Amino acid sequence: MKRLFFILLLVGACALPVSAHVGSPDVFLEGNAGPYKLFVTVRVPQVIPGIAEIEIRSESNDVSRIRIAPMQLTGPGSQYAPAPEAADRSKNDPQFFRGSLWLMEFGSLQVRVEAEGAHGQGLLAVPIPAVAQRMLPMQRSLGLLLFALMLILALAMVSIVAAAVREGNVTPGAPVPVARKRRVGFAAVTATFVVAAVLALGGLWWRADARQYASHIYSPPAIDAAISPNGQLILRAGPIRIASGNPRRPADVIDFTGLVLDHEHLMHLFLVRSPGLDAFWHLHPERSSSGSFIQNLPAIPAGHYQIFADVVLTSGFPVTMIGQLDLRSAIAGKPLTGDDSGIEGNSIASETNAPPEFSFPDGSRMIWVRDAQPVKPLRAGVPLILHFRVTDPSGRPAADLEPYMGMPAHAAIVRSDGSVFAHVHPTGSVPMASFELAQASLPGNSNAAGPAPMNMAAMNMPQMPADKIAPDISIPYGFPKPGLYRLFIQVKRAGQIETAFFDAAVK
Ligand SMILES: [Cu+2]
Repeated sequence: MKRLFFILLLVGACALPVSAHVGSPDVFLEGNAGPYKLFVTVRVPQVIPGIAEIEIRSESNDVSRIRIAPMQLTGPGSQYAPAPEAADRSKNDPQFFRGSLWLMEFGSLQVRVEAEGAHGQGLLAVPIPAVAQRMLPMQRSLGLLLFALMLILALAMVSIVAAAVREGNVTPGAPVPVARKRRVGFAAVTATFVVAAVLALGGLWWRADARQYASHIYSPPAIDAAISPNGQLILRAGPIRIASGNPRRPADVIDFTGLVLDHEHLMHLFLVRSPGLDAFWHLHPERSSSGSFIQNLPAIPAGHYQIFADVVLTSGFPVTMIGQLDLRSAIAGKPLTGDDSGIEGNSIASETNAPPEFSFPDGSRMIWVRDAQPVKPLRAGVPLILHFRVTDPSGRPAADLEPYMGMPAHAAIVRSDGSVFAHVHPTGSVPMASFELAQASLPGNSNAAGPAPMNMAAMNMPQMPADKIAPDISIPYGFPKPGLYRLFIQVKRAGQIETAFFDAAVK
């Protein structure tokens, strides 16, 4: 009976983890495992405990073996790797590997990728935020089957007790004494009560566990926005609840004090006017002594804005908070400073026959390069690399790109209804702060507290900022569901931040 309940519990307590972006749970990362450049996609599991599907494409054909292991991103659990499992190499495509891993716990995890090949061995750590997003209902057929099994077991238990009392110490072959019949009836009734009580207790246990699991379900935390009389944006958030490493422990509660710098800022704030997605701002509020975040607003037109606020917790867990801002009138604002940037443009197109080209005011352009000709439609759920090229006004590759907050480019990908928001980079969907923490946990790298030095080799990037940035930008991503998306791509050129945008219909 206990085992039955355990099975019932496992089935009932299923949940769906989600990553820190909004509505875009899969993890995409392009990075170097030693000498090998890998494109890693992690499809987070449907359940926790559950199976993560991992797809790895090696850029070169000299990788002979890939092994993968799940572990914690930070803390003692990040130091003791479990025995890794081999990823299967595709027979048709020797550069493609696929594997699966059990994720047994919530929280800030990593998938450690170990590549072996002609140039020795290399390691890459891929951060995975594992949280429950919802509970899956039990399938009706499974519920009926389990109920029938429960009935059979319950009846069997009663009949075993009755049989034991009736025939327990009767000599084989001899008839059952008539006087026992009453005792048999009594025993059967008692056994029925005991079995019913066990079932009732099991039901209580079941519901208590379901409630506890429900308390771990993660949805993007809300952030409150208000405009102060002097035109500043004030952002406040309640504590952020993140399920802890062990599903049976209470959730961790984190406030704005437990954050780490990501791209030199504690918060990356995105304001996107909806429904047209026709005004976009990428700002960096400062944390005030009162625990809120404050931002001087630039000149912003009136309208309804969706707020997406990215922060990274000290565990390396990335969080996107969501909120709304209604501006009844335009804000005169202050000129943009520092890394703040934005753009106003036309509304997102309902038909995307727009040319994959964006013209900047000086005549230079950003081109979305689609490899296949004719261009293949974009499909949901397919990992891809988005390529963009920046040209100068004469059409030549631009030579004036600089790192923008340590990156060749920053991209915000927004679905037309705001249900998907992803802040991605040429390294993928993982925030740089989480990525650095993950690489610092690798053997041989320092895992001292505090931000790790940027591992440019693992980031698959030339040394920055001394070097110029190549005008060809590639960003790994996979659209999570069909729909209309706007891609805001930001680069820095000769000290100036430029924002281009492209619309994409995803099938
Ligand atoms: Cu960014």
